[in-house]
Amino acid sequence: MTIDGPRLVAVSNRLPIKIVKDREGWHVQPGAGGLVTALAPVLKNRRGIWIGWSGGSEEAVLSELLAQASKMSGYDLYPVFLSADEVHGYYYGFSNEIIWPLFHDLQTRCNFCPAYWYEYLRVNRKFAEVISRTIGPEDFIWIHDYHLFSCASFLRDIGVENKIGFFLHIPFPPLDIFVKLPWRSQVIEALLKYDLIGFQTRRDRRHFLDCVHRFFPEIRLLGRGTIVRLDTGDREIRVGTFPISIDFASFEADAGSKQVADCAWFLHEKLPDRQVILGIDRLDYTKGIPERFRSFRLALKRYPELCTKVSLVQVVVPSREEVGEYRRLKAEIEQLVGAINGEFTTSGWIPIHYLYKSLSRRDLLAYYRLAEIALVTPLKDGMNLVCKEYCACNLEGNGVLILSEFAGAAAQLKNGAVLVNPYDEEGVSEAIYNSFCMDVEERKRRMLKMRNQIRRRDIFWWVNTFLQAAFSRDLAAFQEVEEDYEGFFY
Ligand code: GDG
Repeated sequence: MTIDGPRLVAVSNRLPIKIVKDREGWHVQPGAGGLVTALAPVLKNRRGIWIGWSGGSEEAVLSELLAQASKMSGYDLYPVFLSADEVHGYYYGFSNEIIWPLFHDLQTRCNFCPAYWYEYLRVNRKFAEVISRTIGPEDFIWIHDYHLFSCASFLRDIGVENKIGFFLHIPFPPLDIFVKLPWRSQVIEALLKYDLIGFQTRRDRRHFLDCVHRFFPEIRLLGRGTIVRLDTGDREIRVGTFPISIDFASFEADAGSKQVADCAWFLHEKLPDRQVILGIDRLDYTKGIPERFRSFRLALKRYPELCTKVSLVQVVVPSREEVGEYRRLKAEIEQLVGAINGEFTTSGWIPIHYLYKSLSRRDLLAYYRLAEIALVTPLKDGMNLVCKEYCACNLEGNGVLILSEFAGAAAQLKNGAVLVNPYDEEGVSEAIYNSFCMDVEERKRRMLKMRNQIRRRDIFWWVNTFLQAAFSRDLAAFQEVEEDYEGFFY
């Protein structure tokens, strides 16, 4: 891509940087993660812009730091400043206490407080104002995730006519669950102000289209395949599925480095003669960590030959610790680790190794490399990148992926993973035992399929496909029903 075309304006809740303070003062570090890696080259080539909440730093400190960060990253960063009240209502409230649980099918965890909705709208308007002050008439605006449903609606009110795309990183719930949202038709109406709406899987898109039909039955659905169109009478909206992915080549290359290999060897040495089962998750009730521990406990009970022959290494990355619910989840996890270890530990063997921290990239990759089995059992997940990263780092090709059928990734990895229902303790415990016993040929056959799939559909493919879907005049290339999106109940 050249800089002659329209600029790309990425918008997300947070800017892709970390602001840290040490004894010498404030510093800015580039953000990590797949989205930054994927968007950074496009943003650089197109003199792009990233707009997002600065994360609570003081305005005066921030402008200097952002100038530095923009220079470092090769594209411009524009902050949206939010007050403590705005963060409370828009982020902790509406986004995290309503949309997050509801869209993961956990409606009983929702706190449908009306004040949250009004604060959410105010902050979305604030984002729209910053965007409208920053963009040029040709720029393509790409808004990310559930914090910003209403942004396009406010941009249209201000008179912005640019093409605007939206990508939802989390699942979209079935109609029966979505209708519990007191502001259900307003959210659908707001989404219909975008030109392109992207979902992770066909399942999510189908749920969204059901909701459109329920609230706006006059809107016609046109086409088939990866991109369909909604005809509102005066405009067309494209709606597509774009399973997000990882930078496969960089994970594969880094996993093969000497530092990672040495670290993996050192860590496995401490767990001799046994298969390592790995769980890596942010602290979140959607990730199914207590359910996983209960299944593991049942596996140890039902299949005593697993004792001393497997160790579950569970990394929990601290997240949203300010929220009471998350603190309670942490306590529940720690209580279960204590109970299971208390029940099964024997001299020289501990069943669960529990790490409550964020790992360095080297250590993360080393754990991916050394684990014989990955246990990825979210109750529901938009995609889940951990399982894709595990496969990319499994250079020997003999690891087994046990994957929740409710993770978006299951639609793409169903032919290689051992799929489980995370609510089914008996089923998961059996899957653990079967994976432990699986012979090398079958392991390799399954892993090869998954690695090929992730390599082919990597994060760069994801960005390009989304941008093509936004700009192509002719959607013929998207009409094909791709096999790797289909099947199962997606
Ligand atoms: C949302 C959706 C969707 C984890 N532990 C460490 C660490 N990580 C990194 C992983 C991975 C990322 O965090 C987690 O990504 P997930 O996709 O698994 O989950 P969410 O954070 O919930 O992400 C999800 C995603 O958006 C993208 O669209 O897939 O469904 O919920 O990249 O590597 N990184 C380091 N140390 C750790 O200890 N360095």
